[in-house]
Amino acid sequence: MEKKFKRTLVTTALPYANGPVHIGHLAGVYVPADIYTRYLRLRGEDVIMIGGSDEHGVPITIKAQKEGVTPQDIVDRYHNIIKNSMEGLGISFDVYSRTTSDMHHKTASDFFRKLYDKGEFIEKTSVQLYDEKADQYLADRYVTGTCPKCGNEHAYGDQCEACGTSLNATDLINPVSAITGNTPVLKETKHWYMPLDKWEPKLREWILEQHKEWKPNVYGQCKSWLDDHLQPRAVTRDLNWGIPVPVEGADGKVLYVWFDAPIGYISNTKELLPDTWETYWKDPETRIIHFIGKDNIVFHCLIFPAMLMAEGSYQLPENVPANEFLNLEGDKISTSRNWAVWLHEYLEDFPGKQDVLRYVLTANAPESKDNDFTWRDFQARNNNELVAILGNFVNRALVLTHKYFDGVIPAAHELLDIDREALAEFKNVKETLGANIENFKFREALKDAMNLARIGNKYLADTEPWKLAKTDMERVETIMNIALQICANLAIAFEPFLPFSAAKLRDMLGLDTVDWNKLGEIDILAAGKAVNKPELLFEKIEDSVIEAQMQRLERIKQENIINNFKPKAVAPAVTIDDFAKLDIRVGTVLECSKVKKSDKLLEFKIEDGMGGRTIVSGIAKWYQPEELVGKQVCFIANFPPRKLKGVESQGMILSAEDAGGRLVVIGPTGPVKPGASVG
Ligand code: B3M
Ligand code: ZN
Repeated sequence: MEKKFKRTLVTTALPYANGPVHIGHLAGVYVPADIYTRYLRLRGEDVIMIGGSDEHGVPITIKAQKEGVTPQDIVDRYHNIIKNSMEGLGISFDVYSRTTSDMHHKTASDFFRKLYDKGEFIEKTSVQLYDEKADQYLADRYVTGTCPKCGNEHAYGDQCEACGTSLNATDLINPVSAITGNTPVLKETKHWYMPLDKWEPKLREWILEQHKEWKPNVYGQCKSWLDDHLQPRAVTRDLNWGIPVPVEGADGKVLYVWFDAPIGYISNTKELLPDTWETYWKDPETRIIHFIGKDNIVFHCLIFPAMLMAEGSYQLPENVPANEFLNLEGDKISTSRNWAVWLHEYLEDFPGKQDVLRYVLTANAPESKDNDFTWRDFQARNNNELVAILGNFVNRALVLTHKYFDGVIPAAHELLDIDREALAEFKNVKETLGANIENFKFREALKDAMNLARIGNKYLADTEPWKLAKTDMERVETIMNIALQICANLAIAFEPFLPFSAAKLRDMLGLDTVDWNKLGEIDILAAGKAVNKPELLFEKIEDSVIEAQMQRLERIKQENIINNFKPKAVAPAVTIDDFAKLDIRVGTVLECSKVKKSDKLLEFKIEDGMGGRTIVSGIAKWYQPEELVGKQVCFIANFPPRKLKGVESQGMILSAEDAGGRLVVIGPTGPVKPGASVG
């Protein structure tokens, strides 16, 4: 960090209150922001962390409409779930508020009005998509259609999630209303626009020249936007949920959610610090850092800064360390498809294991590319790293201290080379770990912390105090003093990452507080003081626990397949004569068994009223053989016989193909004589 700052303002993307928070949000935004903030606090710096729910916007009104409740009901429900679960994970917001608050409505409204009065907006009448049946303009997510850039058929009116292009609803090919499914018409409406083109040269200079140090993914996205040139962008919408446009003649119009949401950072700072909030936003000695996900880059790096420039009295962010996406078991996380690990459910399923999730999400953070969360990796990192390395070292150090010294910290005597070598290995940890956090390299920083525990384990394994205890107690005193000092180092180093375990560890070591400046030192614990009884920091996670989570995901996958079933297109026309060529009959299943050496085929003996026949059918995955005995089925009687796995099949049993390829055998709805014709 070259520039010296007096204070830091950390903001975290405001999650939409249309669903709970999941691991993707956590890994992308809240866990890294919390590590960063806790680190600065530990260093004694002046830092505040701002959060809150984003309660406006179309995703919320759509959800309300679907459930037949009001948007306010939706945001009340999810705001509380989000707020409580984040608190449960130890995300240490100084304030977590919401954009439906009076403070925010006033702040955002005043901000708009100031820009309006300064003449910073363009007023434009344009044609917008309008759903005549719903009597409503279709902004943003109210319309879906084909992306003009990549051809994705499920693009939204504001953005294509497949290629990341930001869109206007009128750009979509074959637009469809999300409310009624109708094809919308074009209708005139007036809106206010931010002339982003006017700010382009300033944004260009500010980012491309002055912030070359930004993460490559962020810098690259900004550059590509700027190189494509910025267009004026509407900052109002025809919608009845949001902050009314504070201008005469704007009835039925509200501020665009992406206009008001970032102002939420300001409103929430005001709520936290009614008297001093301005220092955090307007003093050049404040460092403003926005933690966000990659889909929010354009709003935080271009649009919001343009708004701030237009307003004139605010500081621009110093950095915007956006993360890429976290996938779940190889698939994109999706709130609407319920493909997620929800934080509030995790906290219920894994009580006391907040730090395990924090650890895994940091170790796997999608810092420079998309990454995958798997339950097997979660288990492995817990069992092989947290339990086997960190927990194990701390436990050994404390158990041995109790065993040899009744829990009293022994004094160190003369150091040997082996001690000095171990100490030299972590002498620089404060600088390395600190620099990694300051450069938003949280995965590396976590490795630095974990490395301390590895050094500790190796030190005990190399010095073998349990052997020396018989012969050289003075040496054991030195070794255990050093081991305990490493434990104290761990309590400091892990505080930003694993605050619950760091607190437990401090407690065990009898430390009330820790001081970042002591990291790397070996005089943190005073000899002669007592440590407390060791408690396990982490426990092994069994296979059964992980399998239960994987089964849950498997169930969701099946549900999604069923919910997303779409009938195939109808085949080309046939004549009645074509159909008459097929001889379809009803038969009764007399026997049914599995065909040897095949897991697909069942062999049927059918009473067909004509002397009986054998039919082989590929439905073994969907039926137990005995299930179909006695049932009547339809079959094609005039297929030439053919051999399947050595059995001659004389026809074909008809089945319907359900979602996901499941086959269900077709038969008459009431009993009929075997051999009856179907037509
Ligand atoms: N609510 C979008 C999102 O959750 C949006 C962020 C607002 S930050 C000011 O991805
Ligand atoms: Zn696209």
